[in-house]
Amino acid sequence: MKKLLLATTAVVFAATAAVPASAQFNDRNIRVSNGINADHPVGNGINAMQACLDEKSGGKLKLTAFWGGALGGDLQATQALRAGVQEAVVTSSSPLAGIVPALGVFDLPFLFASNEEADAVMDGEFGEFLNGKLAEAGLVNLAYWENGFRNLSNSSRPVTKWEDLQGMKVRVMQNNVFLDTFQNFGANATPMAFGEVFSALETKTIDAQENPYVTIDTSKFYEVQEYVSETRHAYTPFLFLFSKPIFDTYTPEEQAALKECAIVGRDEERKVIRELNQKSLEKIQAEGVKFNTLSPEEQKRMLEKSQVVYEKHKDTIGADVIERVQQELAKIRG
Ligand code: TF8
Repeated sequence: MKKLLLATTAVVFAATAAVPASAQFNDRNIRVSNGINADHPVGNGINAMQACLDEKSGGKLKLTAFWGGALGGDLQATQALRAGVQEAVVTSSSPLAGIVPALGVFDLPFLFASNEEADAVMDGEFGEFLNGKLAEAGLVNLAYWENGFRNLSNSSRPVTKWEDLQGMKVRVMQNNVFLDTFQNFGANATPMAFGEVFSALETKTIDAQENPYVTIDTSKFYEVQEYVSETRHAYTPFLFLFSKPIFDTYTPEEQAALKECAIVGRDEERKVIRELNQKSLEKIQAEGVKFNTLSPEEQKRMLEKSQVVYEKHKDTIGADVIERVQQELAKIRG
């Protein structure tokens, strides 16, 4: 009897040992690069994501963040992901429109009116639709995080109407929709990687740049800018991208944990960035930057003026893609 019991225990043990935890979760060092600095809310998001991964993987899946473009800018890092030489990046969608043209839809001026609209579009069917296109380009989008509504800062004058942009040297992201939007307002728009912006502003190679307040704060642009105008001319998301060639070698459990935990991180990052937005604006002003808003009439004028940009980029982005997002927005707006 005793012998039999021992034999049964041995069999049961062998059966459980056949699927040890290590087969589901391996030790993985996941490098995540960022153009922004560690005190940006993406840092809070990554910490929350790590806590979630620790729990699910028993400490096997480890994120190592690199800040301030230490592993290269958005575009460079994304190409490293496609080549399978870097695991992950938190990047703006805009510099990737050359890789996945449909992403250019988010760059269309004044497309979104609120965070809620952006969340509903990104987290819903439309976001999934774009994820399909990213996968074809070798990129797994784990989740849409927030970069946010973009506002203009400059060292020349307050901008209260688009005519104030005439002749202003404005840095834009490496993205043709942004380039044309600002050129159409009469600005001298210059595409530039994010990592070069601070020194270009400092040396006055450029007069202006546009980013959410939190970035103007955490990347210290307020030190080299005099004016900030609340233009909210575009909402750009962050994509939490993973290298598809690397992702495909991970176990289903590892893949599922990464997807689920990227959403935990997203929720934390969005919460923190939305709390910080107003505080960042207050800090920028306390540092001496002069602030002004734009009237709703002026925003409407700018949108009307920008219709040529919508027309010009329709074929590149895809008329079906633009129609699809506009239908989504119409649904959300009721
Ligand atoms: C830009 C973007 C960037 C981010 C990040 C820092 O202006 O908004 O702030 O993509 O890489 O280039």
